[in-house]
Amino acid sequence: MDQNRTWWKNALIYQIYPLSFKDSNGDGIGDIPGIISELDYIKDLGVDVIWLSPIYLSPMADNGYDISDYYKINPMFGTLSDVKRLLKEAHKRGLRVIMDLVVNHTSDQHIWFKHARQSLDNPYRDYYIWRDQPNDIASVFSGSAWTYDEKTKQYYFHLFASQQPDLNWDNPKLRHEIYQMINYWLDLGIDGFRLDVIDLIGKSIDDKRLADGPFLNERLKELKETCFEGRDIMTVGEMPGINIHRAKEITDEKNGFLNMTFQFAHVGLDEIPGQGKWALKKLNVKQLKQTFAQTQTEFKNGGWNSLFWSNHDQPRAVSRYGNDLKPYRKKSAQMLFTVLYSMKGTPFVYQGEEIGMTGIKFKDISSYKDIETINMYNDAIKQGKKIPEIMKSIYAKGRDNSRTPFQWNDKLNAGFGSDKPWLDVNPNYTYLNSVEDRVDSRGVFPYVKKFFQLRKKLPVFEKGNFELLLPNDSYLFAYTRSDDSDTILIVGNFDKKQHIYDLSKFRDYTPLLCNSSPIDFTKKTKISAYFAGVFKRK
Ligand code: TEU
Ligand code: CA
Repeated sequence: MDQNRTWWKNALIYQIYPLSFKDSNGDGIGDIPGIISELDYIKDLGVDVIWLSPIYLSPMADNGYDISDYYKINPMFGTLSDVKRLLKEAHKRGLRVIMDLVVNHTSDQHIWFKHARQSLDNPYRDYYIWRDQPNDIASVFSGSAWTYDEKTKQYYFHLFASQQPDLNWDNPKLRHEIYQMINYWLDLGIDGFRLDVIDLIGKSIDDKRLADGPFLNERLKELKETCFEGRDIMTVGEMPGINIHRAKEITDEKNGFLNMTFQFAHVGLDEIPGQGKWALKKLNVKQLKQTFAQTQTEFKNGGWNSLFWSNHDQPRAVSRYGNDLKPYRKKSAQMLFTVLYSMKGTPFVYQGEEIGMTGIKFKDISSYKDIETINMYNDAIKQGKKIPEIMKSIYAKGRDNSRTPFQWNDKLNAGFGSDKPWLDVNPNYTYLNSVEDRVDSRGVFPYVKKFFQLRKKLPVFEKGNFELLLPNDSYLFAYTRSDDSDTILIVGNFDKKQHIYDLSKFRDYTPLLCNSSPIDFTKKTKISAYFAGVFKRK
C-alpha cells in the first residue's frame, strides 16, 4: 500500500463469485479455469481489477467465507497452479487480481479450531474466543452467537454461523500467523485484498462492542505496517458497522490504514430501522439521494470511498432499485450505473450487473442454498410466521438473488457449464444473457462500456466536487461534479413514469452520454422513464 500510487482511485473493479461465474469441467461449479477463459470478456468491459470471492479450502458452509486452510486452494475451484496461471493471464492483459481475506473467523474445520476444542490448555485454545457463560449477542445468521462445546464444556463465539468460529485477535500469536499468511499471498503476486468484515477485529466481546470496537485502529495499523506498507497493492475493507466519519479516518491518505472501505448505509434504506434486513420497507428515493450526498460531502477533503449497488450478499440492483419488467429493465439498469458511478469513489461492479441480470424467485425454500436464508427461514417457521410472508422477504433480500449462475447465452444451463449448476439458473436466461445483450444496440453492456470509457477520459469524474440538485424531488437523482476545468451534470429518473422539469438553467450543457433522447434544456422538458444522462458545460 503505497499511498503515492493511487491508480486504484480511477480503476474499475469487477467482483467474481467463483461458484457462479463459469464452469470449465462440467461439475456444476464455477472454477478458476472458467474465469481464465473469460478474461477477455472482462477486459472488454474496461475492467482494471478483478476481486475474487474466497477460493481457499473450505467446507463451504458459507460458500467459502468459512476457510479451513488459508494456504490451500479449494479443489472444486482448481489448483494453486491455476491461480498462478490466472495471475499471469490477467497481468498480461493489464488486469490486476485481488483476493478476499476472511480473518475475523475461520471454518470450524480449520486445524486451529480442531486443536482448540480438544482441551482448555491446548496451545490453540486461545486462537478462538471461549466463555463459561454466553452473553446475549445474536449471530448475524440467526440464533445465539455462542455455541456450547460438549468436550470442554465452554461456549465458543461466532458472529456468523456456528461453523464459523471467531478468531481471537487479542492473541499476538494468532495475529502473527495471520500476517504471515497475508504476506505469503502478497509475495505470490496478488494485487491486494478485499477484507471481509474487517471492522470486527477490534471488538471487545464482554462489553458487546463489536463493529468498530476499541482495538480497531491499533489492529489495522499493525496489519498495515506488517503486510501492506511499501507494496503496490490496493486494499478495501468491508465495514458494515462503521459510520462515514470513521470510514474517512480509516482511509485517510496520511494516517489511515486502508485505501477504501465498503459502506452500507445506502443498502439499509429498504429495511425497517432496527429490525434487520428481512423487515421490508419501500425504498425512499429522496433518502437514498441524501445518503449518497452525505457520503460525498464527508469524503470531500480526504479519505476515499467505494461505489457499489450489489455484491454476493446484496440483491441484484436492477430488481431492487430499478425495474426488472421487460420494458424497463435495460434502461433502469443503465440509469443505475450512471447515477452511482458518476459519483466520487472507486466503482465496483458485481458479475452479471453489466448485462442487467435480475433477482430470482424460486418457488420453494428447498431450491435455496444460502445459509443465512435457510437459517432465517427455519427460525421464522419456528416462530410461527407464514410461509408466503417469509418467502416475500427472501425474494426481496435473499443472498441467492445475486448468486445464480452467470447467464452467458441462451443454450443449456445458460452456457454456464455442461452439468446441472449448484444453484438453479434464472429462467430468464433465454432472452437475458451476455451474447444477446452485447449485440443489442440498447443493451446494458454496450452502454456501460461506453460509460466507463467516458469516466476514465474526464478527470472530473475522479476528483470533481459533488453537488446534489433537487434534493427534495422523489424521482430525479441529479447532481453536478466540478473541478477547475469542467462541470458535468448527471441526471437519472428513478421512476417508471416520465416527469416534467424546468432545467433551463442548464441550457449551456451538451450531452456526453444518454440512454435515450437527450434532455432539451431550452424549455420545460419531459424526462422519460428511467432516463439517464451525463452532460458537460460548454
Ligand atoms: O458479509 C458481512 C456482513 O455483514 C453480512 O452479514 C452481510 O451483511 C449479510 O450477508 C447481508 O445479508 C461478509 C461476506 O460478504 C458474507 O458473504 C459472509 O457471509 C460474511 O461476511 C461472513 O464471512
Ligand atoms: Ca467446475
